Amino acid sequence: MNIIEQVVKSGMVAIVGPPNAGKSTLMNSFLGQKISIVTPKPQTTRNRIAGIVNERDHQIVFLDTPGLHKSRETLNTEMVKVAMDSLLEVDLVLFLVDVSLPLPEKMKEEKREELSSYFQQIKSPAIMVLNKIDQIDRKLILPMIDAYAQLFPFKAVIPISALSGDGVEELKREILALLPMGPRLFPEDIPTDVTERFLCGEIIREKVFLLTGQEIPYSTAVLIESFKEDESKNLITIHATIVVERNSQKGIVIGKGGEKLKSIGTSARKDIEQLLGGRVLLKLWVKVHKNWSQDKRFLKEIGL
Ligand SMILES: Nc1nc2c(ncn2[C@@H]2O[C@H](COP(=O)(O)OP(=O)(O)O)[C@@H](O)[C@H]2O)c(=O)[nH]1
Ligand SMILES: [Mg+2]
Repeated sequence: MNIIEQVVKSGMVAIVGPPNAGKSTLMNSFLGQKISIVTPKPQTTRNRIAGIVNERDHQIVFLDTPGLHKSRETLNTEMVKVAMDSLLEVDLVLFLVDVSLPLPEKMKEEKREELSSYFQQIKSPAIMVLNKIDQIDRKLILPMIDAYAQLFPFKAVIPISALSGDGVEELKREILALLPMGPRLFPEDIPTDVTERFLCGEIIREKVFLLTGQEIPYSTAVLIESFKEDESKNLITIHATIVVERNSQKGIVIGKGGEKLKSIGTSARKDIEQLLGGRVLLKLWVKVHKNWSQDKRFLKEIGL
């Protein structure tokens, strides 16, 4: 056994920024596998999820976080708190923005002040990451780097496309240059700090986000009621409840003749089978919990 702790480039890196900037897409891209759920809708990620990259000479623990935004709603303020708390315990911060949105000088005064207020909370070295450059004219990138560099003493401003992978390697090099040497913080063989059970709930929530419109996603939470593995049959049986806030929403999630719930279930089962590498029997229920998003005890149950 090696009694001397191996010293490598090692550290925690928080990925923060406004909703929908592509934070979860970037973390998945670094990992080369899907850990965090991704949808076109804001407020998809609700919890802090670690994605761990292990190589011979480094270990980077990325923390994917909920989007930073102003809100008075209990669920949203709890989510923002998760993101802000992540800023306190890391070696490096990646602040991600979507470049297809207005530049700082074109933003409304209020938006710009909000952005600055988040920068003020950053206590570690930070890199500004300009994401979604596949969406804009290349000529706009340089002036944009200048504009963001003036807002805060970032160590670097790096344009990328988390979706195509463009610039992600350069970003990783920059990250490694800024990380300290130290022992690995996690064992070498785990890609995340959350349980398979939690990830299954996230996959179900992703399908609800993708397959229902408008207000349903934000009013949905998923509870995994049971998770049983039968090794002799190579079958995992999962029972889960989709929790909504009102009766009318329950109807929408179930759909005509149960069609919607069925397609959510089928789509989720396929992804879960891929994640767990085995056959899965997934049973879903829909339950109404009036105003769960304002119920602090319930929010604790879903990890907030
Ligand atoms: N065109 C483009 N879309 C992206 C890129 N990165 C993320 N997206 C999309 O932006 C949406 C939000 O992404 P997500 O990772 O969930 O953002 P988050 O809320 O910051 O975690 C999804 O529809 C992604 O596919 C990118 O580099 N280019
Ligand atoms: Mg996300």
